[in-house]
Amino acid sequence: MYWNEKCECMPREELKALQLERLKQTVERAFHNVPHYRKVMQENGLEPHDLKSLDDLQKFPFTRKQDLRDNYPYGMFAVSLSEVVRIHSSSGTTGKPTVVGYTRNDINTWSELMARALASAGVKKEDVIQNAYGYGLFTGGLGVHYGAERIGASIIPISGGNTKRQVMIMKDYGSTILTCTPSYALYIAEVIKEMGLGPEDLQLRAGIFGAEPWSENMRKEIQEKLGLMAIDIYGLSEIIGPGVAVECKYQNGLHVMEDHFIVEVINPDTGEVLPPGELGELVFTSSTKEALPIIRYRTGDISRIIAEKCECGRTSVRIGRIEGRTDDMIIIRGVNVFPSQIEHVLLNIEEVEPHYQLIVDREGLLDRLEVQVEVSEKTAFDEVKKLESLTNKIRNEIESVLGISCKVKLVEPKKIARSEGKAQRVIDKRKI
Ligand code: DLL
Repeated sequence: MYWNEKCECMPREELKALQLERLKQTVERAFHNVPHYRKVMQENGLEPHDLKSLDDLQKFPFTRKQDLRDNYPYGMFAVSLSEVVRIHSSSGTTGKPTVVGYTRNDINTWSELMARALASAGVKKEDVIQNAYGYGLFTGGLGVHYGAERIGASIIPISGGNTKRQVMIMKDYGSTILTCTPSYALYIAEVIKEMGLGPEDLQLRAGIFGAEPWSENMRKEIQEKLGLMAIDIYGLSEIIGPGVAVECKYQNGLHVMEDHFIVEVINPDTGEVLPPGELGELVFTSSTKEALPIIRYRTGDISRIIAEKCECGRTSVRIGRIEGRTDDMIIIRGVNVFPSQIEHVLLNIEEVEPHYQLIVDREGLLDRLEVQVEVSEKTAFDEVKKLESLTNKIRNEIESVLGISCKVKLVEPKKIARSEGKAQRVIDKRKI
């Protein structure tokens, strides 16, 4: 189901012309209003008029998360704060979070794209949407919210958590659509069962799930357990939030909202642009954003472009399911965690060595993080009470930094494998 047939099914030639026209404006705006962009363009001998074709975009330097951090909080904004009507921020990362801003027009664009995304999953005015994405600085909650209001569906802004109440509301209010992370959807399904209920007691029809990696197997499980069609949605705060790309009912790749974002796939080691079909790092450029124009943003997400036409009639390219990340960020229960954050905590604790490993697993339906760390030689390994209080201390500090629970296991000195090259800090045993 289309929300905006004209845009979603635009002939490709027309779409490319629109992309170029919009991209030129974005590059102009970035050059004149954002010192960082002016500097990096000049360093590369570029001026806005050097962009004459869409291919010329490849001459422009990449933007990285670090650039946003270096310009924390508002240095990458292309408008003054008086024009910004909303601020969001990325979830836990190393150092400072990245801050993103929206003008009134940006919110309007985002609402429109989210309306398209929801409609692509079959959402109509008559639907009751249970929005269990977190509301707050995270873009999931409010992104879905505005899209739902644009469509005119009834939205329940329940946010995440309190799962029994979620289920009661789902049943009593007759929710037809569920929006949350795929792992939370599975957890909700488990609670539904524990409460002696099943999909037949509910009216769920579709779910729009994203914000973390998941697999075809996980989709099957969610669909069976909740009795709905599970649609994958992709996005990231730096680009706009959810609604950068979304699946249609054919569930075979995510349509990129190409009239607002230009997608490239690059070799993460060389930066070379790869042809459709090849696996590499996704890079996005915004073409309409006002507050935070973003040029060639390296997402760290691994996927490929699918250029073949989709049966649904939309003319945009699709991207395949996200297959992993180039950096060491791990997503645990929807929270972005970098090993270096944990390292930072450990390095401040005297009784342990900076030799550690993170074991991520999925017990039942929940992600579990275990931090294994070596105690130093002078810490007596046989004093149970001491070790217990040390374990608690480390756990509390890590939990307060990450905002998620974890298990800490102290191990004897020299127990953790030393590496000769890159250390393998993370062992991800999740089979998703
Ligand atoms: O997760 C935006 C979002 C909210 C997307 C709700 C979908 C639904 P961030 O917190 O900035 O934004 O995290 C962005 O999450 O670079 C990916 O690594 C990962 N991610 C997002 N969607 C998917 C997906 C939101 N469908 C980071 N599949 C991205 C796999 C995803 N990973």
